Amino acid sequence: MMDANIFRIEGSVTACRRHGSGHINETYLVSTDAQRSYILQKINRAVFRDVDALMRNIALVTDYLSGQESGPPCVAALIPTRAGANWYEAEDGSAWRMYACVEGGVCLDAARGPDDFRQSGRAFGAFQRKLAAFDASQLTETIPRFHDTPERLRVLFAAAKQDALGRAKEVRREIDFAAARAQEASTMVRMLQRGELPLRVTHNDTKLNNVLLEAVTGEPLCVVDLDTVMPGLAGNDFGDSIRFGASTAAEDERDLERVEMSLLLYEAYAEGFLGECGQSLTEAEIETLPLGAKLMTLECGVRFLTDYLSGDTYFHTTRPGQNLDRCRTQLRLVADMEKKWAQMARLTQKVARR
Ligand code: GN1
Ligand code: MG
Repeated sequence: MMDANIFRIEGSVTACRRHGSGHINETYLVSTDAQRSYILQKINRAVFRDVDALMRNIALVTDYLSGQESGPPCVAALIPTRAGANWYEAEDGSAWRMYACVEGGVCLDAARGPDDFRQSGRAFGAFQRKLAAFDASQLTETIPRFHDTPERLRVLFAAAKQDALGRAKEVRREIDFAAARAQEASTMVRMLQRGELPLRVTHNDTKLNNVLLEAVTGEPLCVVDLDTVMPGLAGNDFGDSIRFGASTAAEDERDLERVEMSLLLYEAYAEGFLGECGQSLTEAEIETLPLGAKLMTLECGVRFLTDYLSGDTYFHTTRPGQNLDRCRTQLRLVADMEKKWAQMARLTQKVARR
């Protein structure tokens, strides 16, 4: 473990324990005898190759949002090292950064009901709106082609062909499911290329547990995990939230009978999100929100499956087969969305017209 004192913390460390449920970085909660708490993270350098660029992006966005006075959500303040840098490279080459802990915030892995999810929609909607005038050319693409869904499919097919661990035969059904949707998977990317959808500055990882809600009131407090803030599509930010938060089961649930995309939760999120940024979205963007949900879910399923085929090197796992289970919940959600397609479209329009 690294010494948290490298960073400009108040007091001496009294405790440091693993925190949160992120799949990429290692997160710790640090407490001190000055009654302060901090979030210390070991940045996954296999995923984020250019830590300087990553941290520059985060500092730019954090400064920009902190300079705006127009209400929540906030972003967590970066704590510099005592030498004045915004990250620290330890002797073993690992990369570390620190944030001030946002007091009174709760981080949920599942919504307790539609209200929580509506509030998270407000948080990401406001985040989107507040960044509307931010100059995207300042940002480095931390992970190129991050939400290029057809490219993610090509990578899956290549991994299946290579079949490094001999797992492809177990997952023919899943690969066929994805392949059957290859055409549709490129819809949003093609619309962007044709200029039918605008490129915006988006969060790109809008899971429910990447927002903090005020513990007592449930109001949106803070948007976290700015690692993938990059130019992107509003529909993908909307969609990634639905993928994770509108599911009736955990992302790695093994009993697929429990996995559904809840229309009640979908509507609640749409209300929160569009209530904040609906006015600034184009007709075409609003129309593609259900598709964003479907394609982000398909893409994530494809990414989990690719990782399963390649030996579970990208997403952190705590048990064998977890990435395959995660893939299966995502594909199950896609199939459920297909059944509920007309209703998703209708609800989106209904909420947008309010
Ligand atoms: C990862 O870091 P975390 O757990 O918030 C991943 C997202 C996936 C998500 C799936 C940088 O998010 O893209 O949608 O897992 N982040 C990165 O739960 O790949
Ligand atoms: Mg996260």
